[in-house]
Formats: sequence, structure tokens, C-alpha cells
Amino acid sequence: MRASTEKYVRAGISGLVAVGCGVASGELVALAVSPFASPYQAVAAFLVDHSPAFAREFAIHTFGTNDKQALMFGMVAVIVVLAVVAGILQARRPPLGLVVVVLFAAFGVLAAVTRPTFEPFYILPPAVSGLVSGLVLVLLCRGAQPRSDGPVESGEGPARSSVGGGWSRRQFAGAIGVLAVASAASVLVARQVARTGGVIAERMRAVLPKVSSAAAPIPAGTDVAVDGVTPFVTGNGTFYRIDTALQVPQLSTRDWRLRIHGMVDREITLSWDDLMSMPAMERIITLSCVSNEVGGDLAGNARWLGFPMRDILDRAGVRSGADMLLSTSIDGWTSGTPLQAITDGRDAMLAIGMNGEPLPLEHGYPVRQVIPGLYGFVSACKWVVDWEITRFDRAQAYWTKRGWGVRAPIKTASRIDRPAPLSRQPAGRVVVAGTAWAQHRGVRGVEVRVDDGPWQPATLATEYSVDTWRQWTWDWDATPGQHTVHCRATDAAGRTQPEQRVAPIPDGATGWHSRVFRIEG
Ligand SMILES: Nc1nc2c(c(=O)[nH]1)N[C@H]1C(S)=C(S)[C@@H](COP(=O)(O)O)O[C@H]1N2
Ligand SMILES: [Mo]
Repeated sequence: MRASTEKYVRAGISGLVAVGCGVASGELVALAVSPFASPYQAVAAFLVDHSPAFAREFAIHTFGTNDKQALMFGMVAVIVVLAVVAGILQARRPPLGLVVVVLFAAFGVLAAVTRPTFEPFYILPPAVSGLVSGLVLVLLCRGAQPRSDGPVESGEGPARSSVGGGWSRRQFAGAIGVLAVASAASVLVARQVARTGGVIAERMRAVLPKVSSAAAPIPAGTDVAVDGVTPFVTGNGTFYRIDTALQVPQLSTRDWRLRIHGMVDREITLSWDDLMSMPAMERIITLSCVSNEVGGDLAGNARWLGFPMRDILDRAGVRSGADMLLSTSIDGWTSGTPLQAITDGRDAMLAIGMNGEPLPLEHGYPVRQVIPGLYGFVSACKWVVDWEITRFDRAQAYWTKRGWGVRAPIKTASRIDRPAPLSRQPAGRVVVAGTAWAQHRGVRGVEVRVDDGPWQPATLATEYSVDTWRQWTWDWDATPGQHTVHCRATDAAGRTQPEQRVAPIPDGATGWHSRVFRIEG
């Protein structure tokens, strides 16, 4: 290798290892401090909170529910580049590399300080991270300074090479290997230890309370049981997940509290035991996300177990003039729900169970809201710990501050689930089928159209309730050629989905879903 190239490679590696050790030590300190103190997570959360609405839309559109992984991966790439740059700068123009590292750590501190869950000791992990990165960088790059006692370039053997550095190749490689392995191993071990003792284990042991008000049984014919149609009840493993939590909150039932304050007759704080002493109800309710595109899959239907939100509000006593429930999650996210949607008799629930299990961590363990008829961002607060009774003209929730709607009733939607897009089908009878939803109004009809032909009524599956989606099927006598099939639904109020395509922001997409099929002659 040419001496100058090797110098750069060494400097780059020094930067990588220095920043790697720094990131690892920051994460280690965070594990001891609080799960919210992780500098990596804090920076990621900072980026999410400060990205404009169109960026969120782009991320969900491009990466779907993998948007978090995409962000995490992008951050790793940026950190790697910065680390290499810092190493080279430190070797060529000290202390510029150190300056990069310090700025980087300062950004970590800024992210920590601006977290909604901020506590002073959150500054510790990014500070330690910066300190360790800086120390290791200076140490490795000092070793890489040209020696004063010999020629910089000479024809030495590989093991004793001192090209461009005061350390032999072997010493340099050894130091780097030890540092890298030690930091990676310590993080992995600490993670494992934190995991086995914590909330994941608690959830596995948890037992759901007896149900006083059961969900209606699912009548035959609710699930059309045709291949390729989304099942009526969505399993916990396949239920869509949308939230801003890069790190799933781990909140123990022991630590859970719901503080209810604001425009109330008396402030109260509920504990887990208080909740457990209330009669439990179970309901099947379809949840959907405002970010869902036409034909998208950000909707799911589950059997929720929980407690009526209205009864809990009554305990605190809502003062007149209040019209909004501002719910806050343990990670600071907020939703603003019209109080009317909680008190008008619909099944607004404080849920603790999902399909017969305690809530999965990523769906809000231990307690979340489920309110029929409203998009998740104005109603379905997960990991909920605080209720402020207030007014829409006084408070704004997380997404509303970022350009999304204020009140967001769910728009009627319908989707073709089968056959698969662009699939080839033999001519003759083709079963087209899908699902439609218009929560809390109900689906009255679904129509299907082939190419520019007339709209034809599809056969609706049995309706479970106005709060759940409804499957439909349509028998098509398909003729050879390429055909586009559209569908549209009409809600129980008689309103048919409009043709006009509107993007999800600010209050939900509109437009007819379509699929193209090739029918063989
Ligand atoms: N704490 C918290 N709760 C949240 C969110 C969030 O970002 N943080 N996202 C909401 C949105 S936009 C939707 S659509 C639903 C999705 O619930 P799910 O992930 O259980 O499907 O959760 C809602 N509750
Ligand atoms: Mo959402």
C-alpha cells in the first residue's frame, strides 16, 4: 500500500473506532440511567420531531412501516462518514477532528435536552460519549503522527511498519481490535441483562382480568374466507404499527399512572390496581391511520379489552366549556380528541388487552386508547399516562402542530385485496374481493367497475358492527385482455367515496382504489 494511502486509511479507521467507542459508552451509560437517555435514540427522535410533515409522508410512503429502520440505517451511514472525516482531519489538521467530535456530542446533548421526557441526567450519556470519542481519537491519532526519529517512508516488513505513524501496524491493529470488540461486547451484554429482567418479562407473566361486558360473537359470514382477502380479525403480529417512538417505551404496570387534570372538578391519578378494580369490557374495533394511501394497509381490526373512558372521565368530573381530551404518552407524544367522541355512547376504551393478550409493547403496553371512528393520530394514544381536559382553542396535539388536521373523523375507504395486482387469470369466473371501512357510520354498499363499464354492486359480508370493517366479494365473468378494476364504498349515511385523489395530509386520502389484471384467452 502506498504510504499516503495507508495514512488516510489509518486515520479513517482511528476516527471510526473512536466514534464507535464513544457511541458504545454513551449507550452503556444510558442503559444504566434510563431507556430514554440513549443518545442515539434521542438524536433520532429529535430528527423525527423536527422533520416537516411532507418528510413524514415521504418516509411512510417510501418505507411504509419500515420508516424507522430506514432512519436508523441512514443515521448509521451519516455517523460512519462523520467518523472517518473526523479521523482524517485529526491526523492532518489537529485538532479539527476533535472539533467535529465535540460538535457531534453537542448535538447529542441538544437532542437530549429537548426530549419531552427530559431529566437533567440525560445529559450524561452524550457527554460521556463525546469524552470517550475525543480521548480515543486523540490517542489513536497521536500514535499515527509521523515519528521524529526516522524516515517516514522506508522499506520495512509488514509487522513492524511504522509508515506514517508512531505505532507499528501490529500495535495499531491490536489496539483497534481490543477497543472495537470490548465496546461491542459490553453493549450486547448490557442490553441482554436489561431485557430479561424488565417489562418484556412482566408482560409475559401478565394475566388479563375477567370480562364483564363481552364482545358480540362474530356471526358466520363475517369472514368470507376467500383466499387472499384480509382476515376479519388481524393478528397482533401483523397489525400495522405507526408511531414516533423509535424505541418502544418499556413501562411497567407498577410505574404506570394516569393523571387526570385540567378542566375537572377533582384531579385524580389512577394506578394499575385502580384500573383493575373496574369492570372490563371487550370490543372488536377497526383502527386506521390518516397516513394510509388509497389501497394501503395501515388499518387493522382487533379484539380490545379495556375500560370505558367515559366512566373514568366521570370520576374526575368534566367542567362545562371543555371540549378536548389532550392525552400524553410516556414518551411525550400527544393526541387531541373531541370529548364528545368519548361521551356520546360509542365504545371509547382505555385498552390493556389485544386479541386475548396483554397489549404488545409496540401497541402501547400497558395502557392505550382505542376510540371508534377517529384516525389514530387524534385518538389512539399508546403508553398513555396523562389526560388533560381542555379546549381545542387552547391546546394543540403533536401532529396538529405539524400541519395535520385538528378533528379527523375517518373517511370511507375500500380496497381490492384479491386477485394480486397485475396477476394473470384465466377467462371466466374470477372472484374479486376486498374490504371496506367507515368506522362508526358503517358500510352500506361497495361497487365494482371494470374499465369504463357500469358500476356493479358487490356482495357484502355480514356486518359485525359499524365500528368494524366489512369484507366484500364480486363475481366477475372476465373476458380476455388487460382490465382495470375499480372499487368504491358508500357509508351508511349514503355518501359514496369521491373519485378525486387527495393526499393523506392533512386529514386523510380520498380516491378510488384500482388494480390491473391480465385475463388470458
Ligand atoms: N404514544 C403514541 N401513540 C400513538 C402514536 C404515536 O406516535 N405515539 N401514533 C398514533 C397513530 S398515528 C396511529 S395510526 C395509531 C396506530 O396504532 P397501532 O400502532 O397500534 O396500530 O397509534 C396512535 N398512537
Ligand atoms: Mo396514524
